[in-house]
Amino acid sequence: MKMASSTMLFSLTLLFLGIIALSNAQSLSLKYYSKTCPKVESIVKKETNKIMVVAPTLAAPLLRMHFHDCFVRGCDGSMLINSTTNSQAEKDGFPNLSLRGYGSIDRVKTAVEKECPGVVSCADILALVARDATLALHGPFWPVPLGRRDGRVSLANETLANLPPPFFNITQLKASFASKNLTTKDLVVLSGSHTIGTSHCSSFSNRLYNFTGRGDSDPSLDPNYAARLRSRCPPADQTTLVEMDPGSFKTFDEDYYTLVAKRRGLFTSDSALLADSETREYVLRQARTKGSTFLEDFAESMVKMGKIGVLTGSQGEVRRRCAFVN
Ligand code: HEM
Ligand SMILES: *[C@@H]1O[C@H](CO)[C@@H](O)[C@H](O)[C@H]1NC(C)=O
Ligand SMILES: *[C@@H]1O[C@H](CO)[C@@H](O)[C@H](O)[C@H]1NC(C)=O
Ligand SMILES: *[C@@H]1O[C@H](CO)[C@@H](O)[C@H](O)[C@H]1NC(C)=O
Ligand SMILES: *[C@@H]1O[C@H](CO)[C@@H](O)[C@H](O)[C@H]1NC(C)=O
Ligand SMILES: *[C@@H]1O[C@H](CO)[C@@H](O)[C@H](O)[C@H]1NC(C)=O
Ligand SMILES: CC(=O)N[C@H]1CO[C@H](CO)[C@@H](O)[C@@H]1O
Repeated sequence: MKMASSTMLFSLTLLFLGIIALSNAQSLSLKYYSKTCPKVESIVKKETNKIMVVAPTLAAPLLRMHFHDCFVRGCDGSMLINSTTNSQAEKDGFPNLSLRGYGSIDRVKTAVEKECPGVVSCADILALVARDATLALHGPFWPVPLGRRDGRVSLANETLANLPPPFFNITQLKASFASKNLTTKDLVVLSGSHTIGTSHCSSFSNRLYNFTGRGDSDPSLDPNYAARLRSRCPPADQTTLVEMDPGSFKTFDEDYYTLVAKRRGLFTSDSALLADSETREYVLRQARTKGSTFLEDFAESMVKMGKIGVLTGSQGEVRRRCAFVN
């Protein structure tokens, strides 16, 4: 009996130590700045809301910026770093096309630095701004665990290899998300961000003109929609912007799935969600008028995305200016 209970105690101790080790490895916390910068969340929210009042179209690129940050070297603020004469940074990698809003991050960072200098990382600020910008468009709230540290490395040539391009098919998309430890469900849920914002014609015009080299358009795109898009996007147009969820591109809602279900998803990657049984089932379920779980699901997947490859503890640094390593 005595043997058995001491073995049990031993196993419990091991289990307990195991849990501590695991939670140390993943040490983001909702209370991370509760002593060092207790007002950080309210400052970020106030500054973000001020920006949203004058420039509501910045919400979409700011949300997208957090995604681009997390998929390249983890959520470490590396996508905010400027290129130098010797090194091309992520910002100047090809997928940055249309990314804007860097000035907003700087503005929020300046307000936070005034209250608690040198304490809050740019990676955390970006994660909070992405959340508050989404909220400003009536999207869901999600808790943002904090304590990310900023990376010191940013390489333009790492963007293409890590960010899925709009022409990816479902197999490639699933592999891209799996490589970041995100599931197929996360893929279909996070693609729902395309309910807001705009896209350059060049991101999808391959689907409109000469898709297979026979002067055709992509058969997975509704032909009427393709015709409408051709009237907006002349061949080789590099500058025109198209709303991704026409009529509702300023509201964060589940309309995206209705579009995709009608074969009106803008990118190959949007249409591809109909080509897999799990993602298809999700799209069709959200596209019904009642019982959408999209907003709750989105909040959950964003928390997961925000933890990809984070630097914690004494790794990296807390950058003073987001565009420059200290
Ligand atoms: C699933 C793979 C994804 C692909 C292939 C993809 C691709 C793209 C492309 C090509 C654009 C348009 C860029 C342009 O031409 O201006 C875009 C816009 C956008 N993406 Fe994605 N994206 C993906 C996932 C995500 C995720 C996970 C998020 C956020 C969590 C996101 C948020 C956005 C937003 C908000 C915009 C609009 C930006 C604006 O209005 O400037 N995307 N995406
Ligand atoms: C850093 O890069 C951004 C955008 O690429 C640019 O607007 C800004 O002027 C740069 N900052 C400095 C100080 O060079
Ligand atoms: C990316 O660029 C860096 C610095 O310019 C270089 O050291 C590295 O080998 C490049 N990586 C790839 C995959 O090309
Ligand atoms: C997706 O693209 C890859 C690479 O081009 C190709 O090997 C694969 O067969 C495609 N899968 C589907 C489902 O189309
Ligand atoms: C994914 O999980 C594996 C195993 O836990 C880990 O080694 C890897 O670093 C994770 N990848 C990312 C991008 O977080
Ligand atoms: C369409 O693609 C085919 C094959 O690549 C090419 O020969 C033809 O010139 C293209 N047509 C147009 C109008 O670009
Ligand atoms: C906004 C921004 O930084 N755009 C840059 C994207 O990358 C290209 C080079 O690929 C630069 O020329 C742009 O200035």
